[in-house]
Amino acid sequence: MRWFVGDVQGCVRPLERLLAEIRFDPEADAIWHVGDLINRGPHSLETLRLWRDIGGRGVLGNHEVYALMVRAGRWPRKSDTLDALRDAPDADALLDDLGALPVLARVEPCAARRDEHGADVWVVHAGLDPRWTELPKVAASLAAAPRDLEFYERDDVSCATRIRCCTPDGARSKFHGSPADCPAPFAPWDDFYRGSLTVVHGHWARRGHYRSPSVIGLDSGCVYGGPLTAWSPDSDEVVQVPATP
Ligand SMILES: [Mn+2]
Repeated sequence: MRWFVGDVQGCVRPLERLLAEIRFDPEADAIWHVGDLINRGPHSLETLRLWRDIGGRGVLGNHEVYALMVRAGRWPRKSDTLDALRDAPDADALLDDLGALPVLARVEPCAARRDEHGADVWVVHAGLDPRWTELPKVAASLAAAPRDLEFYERDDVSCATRIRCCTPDGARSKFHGSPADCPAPFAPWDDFYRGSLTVVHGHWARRGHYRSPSVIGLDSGCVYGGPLTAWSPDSDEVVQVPATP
């Protein structure tokens, strides 16, 4: 079974409870994070080690980009909770793994379920530029690019990891409040999504978990005290655990 987990942000205890709640089995299940596995929360290092140990996959979030750019000295360090990760003996291996994460990924059903007509889904951290009408081409272009530091500053990478509200021609607003308050002429990016496959994303804590016919948002603000949310496209279950037990 496939599972997608909303923004963990270093909240390893809720993640442990969530894995128990969904009875995650690394042998049979595939698990994807929707980006922002680290930072803001207290346990980024433990979260990354746990994720590695269960064979988790995921997409690049803006907090992963931040960690990579600060490590490289390319961006100034801001207030963060990454001390233990930066000082860890396995920091380079863990951060290199983050740096290799896809930006936009199409996730097929697990092999055992392929004959059960499970549908492919797209996963991206923040969202999609309305001009990206051919997602396979966009994903292929992103996947083929060399992962030098310039990659993480590309406009398409910035969009995929940061977009919330935009115009039909892809101009982005910095607005991060509730989608109903999105200032004109901007609208939530998913208003413009016309694709046939479901898109799973995170990044918008103020929006919380939501779903529309073709888009599902999983950032329910665990690091701010909200629940941690997971969804399986195979069973169509949504599972939430509270930030504190
Ligand atoms: Mn984010």
